[in-house]
Amino acid sequence: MPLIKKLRATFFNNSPNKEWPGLIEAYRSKLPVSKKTPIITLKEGNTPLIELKNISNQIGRGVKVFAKYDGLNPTGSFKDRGMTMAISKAKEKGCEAVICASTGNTSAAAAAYAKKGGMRCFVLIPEGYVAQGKLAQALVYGAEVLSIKGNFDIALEIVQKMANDYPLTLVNSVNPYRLEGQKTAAFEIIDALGEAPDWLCIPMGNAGNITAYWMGFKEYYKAGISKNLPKMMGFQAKGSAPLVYKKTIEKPETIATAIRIGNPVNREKAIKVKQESNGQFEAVTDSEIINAYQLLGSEEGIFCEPASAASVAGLLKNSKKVPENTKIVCVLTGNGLKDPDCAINNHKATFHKGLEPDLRELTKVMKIKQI
Ligand code: AN7
Repeated sequence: MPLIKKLRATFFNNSPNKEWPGLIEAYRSKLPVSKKTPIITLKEGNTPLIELKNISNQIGRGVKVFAKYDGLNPTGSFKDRGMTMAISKAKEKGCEAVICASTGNTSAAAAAYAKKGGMRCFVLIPEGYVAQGKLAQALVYGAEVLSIKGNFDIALEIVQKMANDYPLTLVNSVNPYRLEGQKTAAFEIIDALGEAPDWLCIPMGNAGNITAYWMGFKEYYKAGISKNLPKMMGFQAKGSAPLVYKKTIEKPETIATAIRIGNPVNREKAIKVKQESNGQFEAVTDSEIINAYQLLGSEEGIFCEPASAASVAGLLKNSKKVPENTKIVCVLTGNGLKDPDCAINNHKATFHKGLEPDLRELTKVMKIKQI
């Protein structure tokens, strides 16, 4: 090989800029796709695993905490992982329209992928309970938005019936391809750490994601790629915790609107995950969620949405129970930019308003002395 070609090949292989092909291409052999499947991708996946050094130090005893920051996916949440699969498979079978119920993130992801694939996308959302950024996304991506006077659980019941009787493909997490796509996050964690973590802390709504992660961890374990399996620690908001209290919640409430779900469709699967992994389900209060949300922002430089912070809130609640020298991954499922109202209404930062544009006035407020 001529030198220049050799150099270029070496550079390319080592280059951090070598393009990521999207998760279906990256994990093709482990996903139910064939040569005939049209791959509809926005290059989702390959999200960073970031060590949370300040939170690790706070817990101490050699515990290392990492965040799987899935809010850095193309539409800002983990839903893109499942949606690239669900929409590619829908396209393969010739589907022309998809539908979902959503607390916001599913609708954003469904809209982006469905429209890219040339399909109509209907979304049913609970009026008044979808964060601004998510609604903005669904509208801009071109979904047909149906806002109902009812909560997510009612919306999901309706879309399940519609998908039975109309030419619509349901892309909520009852669609098995969603979980197949989402399991790749577990692969990525093992690819990065070289092993599975000791604990996986994750927020739960419909409990699709915890089910998908467990599928991924088990698959790598069975293939001998990892030698251990994590304890699956699922967290719900106290006012919306059907899996913790083992009953349907008729009127779920929480500041974390993404997980304001009272009747999770993946209930049975989640219970199995807990049993198989020797895991735990627990509730965290809204104030514990906001605490973790602010801590992640102000000490770790990570802006996630409130539902995502439930994973860290849950870990902090259990920090004394964490065994020494363990590795823990907290899944940060969505980007903080999706819910600016929550950020503005709950920050603890210094924010002086209405100041005169005067250097002396400003430095006085800043309480900083001239050198
Ligand atoms: C940021 O978008 O259900 O336990 O309709 O948006 O798999 O349901 C969102 C769920 C966690 C819970 N974190 O995941 C929807 C929706 C964020 C979320 C969850 C959601 P699952």
